[in-house]
Amino acid sequence: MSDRLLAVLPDDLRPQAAQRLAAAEPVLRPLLAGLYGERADFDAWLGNLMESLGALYSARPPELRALDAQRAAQPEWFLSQRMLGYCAYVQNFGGDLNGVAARIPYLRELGVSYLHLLPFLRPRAGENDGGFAVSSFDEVDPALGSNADLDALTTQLRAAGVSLCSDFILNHVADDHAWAQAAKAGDAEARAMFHVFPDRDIPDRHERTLGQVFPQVAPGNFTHVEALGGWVWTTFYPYQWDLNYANPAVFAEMAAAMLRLANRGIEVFRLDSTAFLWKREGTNSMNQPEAHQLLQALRAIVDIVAPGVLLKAEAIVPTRELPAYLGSAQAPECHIAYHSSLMAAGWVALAEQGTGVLREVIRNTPALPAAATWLSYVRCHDDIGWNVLRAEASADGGDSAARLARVARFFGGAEGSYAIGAAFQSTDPNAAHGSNGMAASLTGLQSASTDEERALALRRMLLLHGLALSFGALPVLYMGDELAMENDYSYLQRPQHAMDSRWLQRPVFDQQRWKHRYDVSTVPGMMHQALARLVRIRRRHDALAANAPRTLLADAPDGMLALARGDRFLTLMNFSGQPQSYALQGGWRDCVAEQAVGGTLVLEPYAMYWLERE
Ligand code: OTU
Repeated sequence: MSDRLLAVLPDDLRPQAAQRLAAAEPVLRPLLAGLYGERADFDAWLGNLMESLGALYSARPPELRALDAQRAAQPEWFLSQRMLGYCAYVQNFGGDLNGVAARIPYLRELGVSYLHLLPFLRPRAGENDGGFAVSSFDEVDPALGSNADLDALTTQLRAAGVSLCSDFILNHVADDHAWAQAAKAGDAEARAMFHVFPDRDIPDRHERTLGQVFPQVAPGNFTHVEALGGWVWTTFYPYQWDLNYANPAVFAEMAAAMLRLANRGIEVFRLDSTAFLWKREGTNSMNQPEAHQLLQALRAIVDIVAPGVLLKAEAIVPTRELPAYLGSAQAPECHIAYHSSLMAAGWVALAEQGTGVLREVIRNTPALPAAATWLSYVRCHDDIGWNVLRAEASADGGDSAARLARVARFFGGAEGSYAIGAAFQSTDPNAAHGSNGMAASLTGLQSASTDEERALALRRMLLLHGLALSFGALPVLYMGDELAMENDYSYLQRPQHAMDSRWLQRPVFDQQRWKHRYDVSTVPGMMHQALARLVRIRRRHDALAANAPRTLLADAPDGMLALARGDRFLTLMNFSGQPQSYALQGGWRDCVAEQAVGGTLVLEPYAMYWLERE
């Protein structure tokens, strides 16, 4: 099968391609045979796939091939403590792609080396889930720029040492994508790209064991479409049609679409909703073995055609299901995976003023294969999903649902809470689904009316960011958090967004706050400067690299988290509103205050220390 790939390459690329094929083909072929080998036309299909990969290989621009070579020589490049991510919506951060390019100096000043721009490809007309309903993978959203603008942006970012990460929404397409249009017009091949059922029989059987992502605004997992004369699988909104990966044509088309984007200079793909790629009756159709085989096959393809590219799994699933998305040494899968349990557990620790759940998550976080890491974060464009913590929240023998519901109520602004947020998609006011809100609002900055309250809220903001920065992961900041931006209520005035409170955390970049970023007499200035300082300190300590060892120290009181990184670096974090003490062994240096410390250290409410051994 490799012949078909090599045949379409120019002579000078063949030896390198043959080498990569020798490494990846023994992995790729059995994976694809396992998924599609039963089909009579499997060999012919595989040959065509290889030929299409060959064409994409030939089309890869020389500067990106150079990047591939550089990264192949240094496969752990993204594990460095000098890596820092930033995530933003194009329209909110820069207006359009050119506006984002204009903000590159700001990103560099902050130490950002990785920029995740939320969906910027042509979305569905009308409501489109913030761009997560894509109608063309080959066109930039005209409201945000042109394909030429994207090419210019990737070139500028690369020159500045910033890798561009793009969403690759591979679980579904919009109901006005060409395949969906053709299916509606009666094209049988296009219809086979989706899961379509003539009646409710099979959908009802699946529904018995399926969960619901948006139970309030998009209940159920199937949508009736008149033009299809039946029901189509729609895990998310009714206009997001799940692709049928049991059909090899879907896999081949999507792999090619991803590589075409890679050839435009996108260096990292955030593989959206990876948990849902394969359906199986009698299960919740999440995390199925075939979903992992599909991802491993995509990885093998990337390793052949564009080995400088990274794959990032977005799978919002319980902690025990997460490591599989990074694969193993024998079968690598994604390079990076969101650690949503760690993120959510940091928030639980604040709400409970105790680190029980957080410690349990850390204990459940295994060591990873080489050249793979977690993505750590405080907030993102989605809700904080509490259900991923079910196991950890009942590790003490208690009722996890009640416990997480209490946390959700806390961030919804229950009596006595400093948080101002909103519960997301809960059909039952006593259950926990998710919580929305900007970090500053959830940590108490929005409700603070005194300097003291503001100082405590800022400490909470820094505490959660300190955890993300020191855990041993690729940390990604969420646009606006570095300036302590608060909830944005304008979505309530937009009918197409009003029912989805995730828009609370999708504000437009605040130019005024940005202007004050150096002024430590202002809240944005205090946040920005304190965060920038942590980022600078982190860069100096290779003990904070993603793959440097991490040990959870058991001798800290429950209100605190003590994490050793190697034997020379220690982070102490007080998640409670009470002072906590911790007895240090030996002499340490406080990296933030730049002074020696030793003996018993008292941590003020929500205080954090980053210590290096003297
Ligand atoms: C992803 O998220 C995206 O991040 C969301 O913004 C999209 O709406 C969604 O996919 C559809 O494209 O389950 O594992 O609970 O965490 O929707 C993926 C809300 C997901 C998100 C959930 C989600």
